[in-house]
Amino acid sequence: MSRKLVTLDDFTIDQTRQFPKATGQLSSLLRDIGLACKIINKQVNKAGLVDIIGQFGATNIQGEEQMKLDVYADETLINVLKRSEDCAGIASEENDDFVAFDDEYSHNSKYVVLFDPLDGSSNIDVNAPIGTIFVIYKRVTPLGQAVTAEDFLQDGSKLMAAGYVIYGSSTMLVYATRLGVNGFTLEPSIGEFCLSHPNMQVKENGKIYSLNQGNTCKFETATQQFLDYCMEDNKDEGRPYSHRYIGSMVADLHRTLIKGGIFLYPADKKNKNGKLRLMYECNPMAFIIEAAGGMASTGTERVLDVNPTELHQRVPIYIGSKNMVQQALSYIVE
Ligand code: AHM
Ligand code: MG
Repeated sequence: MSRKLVTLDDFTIDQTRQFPKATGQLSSLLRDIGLACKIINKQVNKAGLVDIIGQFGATNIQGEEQMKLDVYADETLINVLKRSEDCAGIASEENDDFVAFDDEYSHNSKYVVLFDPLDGSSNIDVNAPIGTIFVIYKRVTPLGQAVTAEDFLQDGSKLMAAGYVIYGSSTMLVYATRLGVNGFTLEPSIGEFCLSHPNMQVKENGKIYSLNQGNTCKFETATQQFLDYCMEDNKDEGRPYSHRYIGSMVADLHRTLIKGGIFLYPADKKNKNGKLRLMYECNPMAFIIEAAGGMASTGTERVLDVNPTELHQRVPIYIGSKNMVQQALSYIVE
């Protein structure tokens, strides 16, 4: 029996129809982000050809400097969003400061987008999955002027929508709003993201823990105790758990979303705020996992409640299946 294909556009139009006052601007912004990611995907797919066409970031046979893949992804998103009717400005891991689009049209756009254009880019060399992470906020400054830092430095709890695209064995866009989380797989022959994983839910219990275990000697006692718990031989409680770590947040969290488990990048003795960035790595992932029924904490508070002070600030993160996150937090003594 054949099933009707539901494209990302069909899906967001249906969602918009549920809200008579909705203007459709969020859907159209999502379409623009999807388009940018399809362009990035084409380039990511060619990464395996570097021996033939030359290294990204190196000089090619014609003597032209080739753009690095993460810079290419950043520029692609900026160029597409600049032309979008609905985006007033962006902030990205690749740029020190936010970019306010300075034209009359953008001054009247309602949304700002923050993104990590190509997360886990050190995985490109080994052909492991990488991803684009994005988050959308409604601006707080009045329409009719350029956006300011205030529009970007909003708590995660205020965000409208978030998602990621994973460039893996297939390319998938996972998109979350307060209505839930849905996954769309890119159908290359028609160039459309099609609904493949409706209403994604993260399991309450998991059997997989995911962190850079090589850092164990640097971890605080609480993390070491949680690790001992995960590795303990306790058949009755289903332990030891399996350890999986790709070192690409999008890939590790995509697995967590589908199979359950916990992903953590905790503080360590040297890095009190961990490694990962609040605004375009932790907040979007926390929103997605919470919308799917999971949990995300910095160890001391809900990730989405952190009051941001800087665009590139880092926070420790414990994220995934509720019961596993709670177990990890139980070792932290305030
Ligand atoms: P990046 O933004 O420089 O790519 O770094 C972020 C990545 C995440 O995808 C991943 O979870 C983490 O760094 C891995 O770090 P480590 O190599 O320290 O385990
Ligand atoms: Mg990153």
